[in-house]
Amino acid sequence: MIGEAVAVQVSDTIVALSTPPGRSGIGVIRLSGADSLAYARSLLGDEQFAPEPNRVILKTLRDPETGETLDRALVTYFKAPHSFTGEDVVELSCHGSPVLLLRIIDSLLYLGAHTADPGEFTLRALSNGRMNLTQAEAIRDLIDARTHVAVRLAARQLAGELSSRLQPIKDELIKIIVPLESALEFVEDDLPEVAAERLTRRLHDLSKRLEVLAETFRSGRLLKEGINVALAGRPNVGKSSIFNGLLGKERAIVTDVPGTTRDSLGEVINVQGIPILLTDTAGIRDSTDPIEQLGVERTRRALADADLVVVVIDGTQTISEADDEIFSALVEEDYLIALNKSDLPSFRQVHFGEACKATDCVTVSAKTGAGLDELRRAILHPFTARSREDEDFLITSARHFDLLRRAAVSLTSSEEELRRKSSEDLVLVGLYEALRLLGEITGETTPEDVLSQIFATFCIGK
Ligand SMILES: Nc1nc2c(ncn2[C@@H]2O[C@H](COP(=O)(O)OP(=O)(O)O)[C@@H](O)[C@H]2O)c(=O)[nH]1
Ligand SMILES: [Mg+2]
Repeated sequence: MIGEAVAVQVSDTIVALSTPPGRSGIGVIRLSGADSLAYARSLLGDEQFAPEPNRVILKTLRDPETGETLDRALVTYFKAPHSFTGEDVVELSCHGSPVLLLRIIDSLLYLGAHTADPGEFTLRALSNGRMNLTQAEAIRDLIDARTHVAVRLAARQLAGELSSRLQPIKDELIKIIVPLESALEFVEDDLPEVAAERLTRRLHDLSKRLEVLAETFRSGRLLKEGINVALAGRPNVGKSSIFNGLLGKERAIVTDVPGTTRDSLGEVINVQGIPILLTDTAGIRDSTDPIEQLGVERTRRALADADLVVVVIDGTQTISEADDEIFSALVEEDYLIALNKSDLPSFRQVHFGEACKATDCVTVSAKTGAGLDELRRAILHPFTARSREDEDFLITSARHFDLLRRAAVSLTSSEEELRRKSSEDLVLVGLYEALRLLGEITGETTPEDVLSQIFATFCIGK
């Protein structure tokens, strides 16, 4: 039970502004706790106030000390346990004046309410079993989402998708643990050979499933936060022209003088709702000019930081040693090739040598714009392709990624113990550890201090 694991003291009634501070049409103040309705009554100056739950009522709010009218507001009462937090909740939709809203909150504090900590409403929802931890985190991620993709992923997690994907794995683990435990209890002989082999395979499968899920984090993180893409290549191949073409404006200076771009330039473009930080670089070449040398140094750094590099090659020239040098500088990176200047008569499809480990090659003309759409798609492809392996569901949290991977490692260690024909209790260690780690994702076994760290990243009023 989630409610048992999260032992939080929830006796007091909390209050917070749930809309952003600042002037607005409406400002919503939220109360949660056993005294919510009592405080609302005092604020309305109406001790008989007995609203029907989930109904909006227009009421006059008054200063509980002086009786002075504060505002006309819409009051909604949500009766425990049928509320967001699982406690009695009252929401006051007031006029959105920051001064007025503060005054109303002050009145509620005067009546005895406490200021809510960041995420405290959601924490209460969690401790009352209204949602699990991944759903609570999804609410935070939804509010913080900066891209359409991030919104979509958070919505799926909020709907319980991650926990429902983990549940069958946990069930399967328990199915493995139970017979092992009873084998221990009855001090039988060792597991029969066939049974042991079958168990090993099941553990192997489970650990693979966890790894596959964990691996989606690579794409999930990037799609949620954006992708760093750097343009690289020899001078004059058309990096700055492609940069401008992708951007749709003349941002970088383009000339036929090699070494024109001396510094790295960054701009964000949006491709299918995903922000891509595109960096135009100075290109890599030996130079004695100190300014150009600095630029080359920055290029190297931009390339190291990139999630993906687009190597621009001039399709009217033969592949030179300088191109091969660029390929060898990129052994650690993922890169694709943009074969540029397809509009020129001397353009040819180039054959790349051994040094080239590009994942894709797109023919473009920065001059005419041909192939730029295909280049945009090719840039996204490595990140979206991976996500399709698991029907688009992606892990977007480093915490989940870490726990999934550790659970997979624990299962692998149990698998090894089985292979070594160790005793059941040694095999069980890894299984219990995996179960605990998976429970930490959804909140059943999450330590208190980890919980407070998670909720510290929430906004106030949520
Ligand atoms: N015909 C043609 N010329 C291009 C193309 N892309 C770039 N250029 C020209 O190549 C030269 C170098 O371009 P630039 O973008 O500054 O290259 P960078 O040094 O790699 O940044 C300029 O004269 C551009 O006009 C293209 O697709 N077709
Ligand atoms: Mg340039």
